[in-house]
Amino acid sequence: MTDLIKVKNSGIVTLPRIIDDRDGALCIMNSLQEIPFEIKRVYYINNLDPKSSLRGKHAHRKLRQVIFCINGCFTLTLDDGKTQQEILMREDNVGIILDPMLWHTMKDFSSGCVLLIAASDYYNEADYIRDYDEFIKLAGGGL
Ligand code: T46
Repeated sequence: MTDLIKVKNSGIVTLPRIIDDRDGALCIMNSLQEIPFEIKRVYYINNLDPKSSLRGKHAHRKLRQVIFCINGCFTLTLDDGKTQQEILMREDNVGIILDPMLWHTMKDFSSGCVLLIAASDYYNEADYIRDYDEFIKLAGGGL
């Protein structure tokens, strides 16, 4: 599973998942345990349009995050400035680490898809790199 990740500044987190048969499943994330940083913020994204929604398209300067798909599925694309890859997110207990300087995009959402993200810090727009050319310059990639 760990060789799934080809880009820099990423990784996989697997949460304990307790299956209670017909009573459902329960997944647990602990700050500084399964999640490799202190969690200061959690947010979720839902009500996506399977035909047209496209999110992300940015990198962060300092923020660390782990992204989960807790219902349905979607495609996560990762780009470290040199290497790109796509990951099909469909297991509710498997998260992908989004460390700084990793351009990420979320697309191809199934109906009822729900994303949950644990973040190392509070929201700060100044931490975002939303211009791809600037990202490539800062990542030391490109020509
Ligand atoms: C990320 C990916 C995985 C806030 O005011 N506070 C918040 O905590 C967040 C997350 C967003 N916002 C505002 C900022 C924008 O005006 O919500 C609006 C939508 O945010 P954004 O376009 O950045 O959403 P995504 O889905 O492209 O990105 C989000 C996170 O913002 C981002 O950090 O890495 O999910």
